[in-house]
Amino acid sequence: MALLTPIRGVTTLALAFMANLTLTSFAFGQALPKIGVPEQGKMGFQPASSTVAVQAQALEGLVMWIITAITIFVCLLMLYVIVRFNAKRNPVPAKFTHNTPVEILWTLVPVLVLVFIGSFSLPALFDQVEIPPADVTVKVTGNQWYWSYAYPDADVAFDSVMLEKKDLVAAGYAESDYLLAVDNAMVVPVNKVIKVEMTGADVIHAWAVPAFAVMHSAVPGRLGETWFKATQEGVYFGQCTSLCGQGHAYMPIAVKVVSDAAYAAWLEQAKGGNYELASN
Ligand SMILES: [Cu+2]
Repeated sequence: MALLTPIRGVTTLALAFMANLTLTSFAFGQALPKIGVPEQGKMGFQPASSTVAVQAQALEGLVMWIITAITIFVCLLMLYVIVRFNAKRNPVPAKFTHNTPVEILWTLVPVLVLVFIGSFSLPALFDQVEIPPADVTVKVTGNQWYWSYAYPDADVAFDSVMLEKKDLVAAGYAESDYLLAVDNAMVVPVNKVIKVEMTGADVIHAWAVPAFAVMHSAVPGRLGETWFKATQEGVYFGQCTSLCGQGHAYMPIAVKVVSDAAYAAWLEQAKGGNYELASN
């Protein structure tokens, strides 16, 4: 758990200053679009914003069609039986117990349906758990009750604490972002493989960002691994999804996906102890 590291010397300070300049000119003071954010009364998923999320949501769409078709088919079948074979219309019931063609059919058809679903779901599943060579590695640690992020290749580490209502607007968020926005967001480059290493400092937490279709337990004493490749620049919110105590609802996750240039500039600036992204 690394708390805010003080700025280390004049060189770093100069670098941070230069990085700030680059960022400001790059972003033109514009805020990143908020993409991965829950909306009041909305149904369905947040926009699929990682390669895995695109696959997962496509799979959900496919399975929903199959579920709907099977449900309608079974309902119609039951309706037919109720109408055609009730005691009034069919006073003398049939006595047979087996029908081989029907038994073969109702075994084979579900098998084919499952094989069909599996041919889409297994590749999606493998893509989720097989981590491609990483462009950026971020170590995420769950604490009671905040997250810590470390970029081991860049010697950058900071805590990410939920913003109080009064601090939201000053930090570039809306009031409705309360319980989602944090002081220092995780910052990653767009269209790059981000490997996320995960552990817990005290109890079990879970790091989840719905728009990336990523959810992974942060277990003390264990190092978990997951990954995502965000496909769109923007702000994405998530929450701890493993009941971890009194402050469980108050340790949200914010990920800012930025361009390569903005990421490089932010990283330089973060090395100097300033973790705020100038564009938001
Ligand atoms: Cu929790």
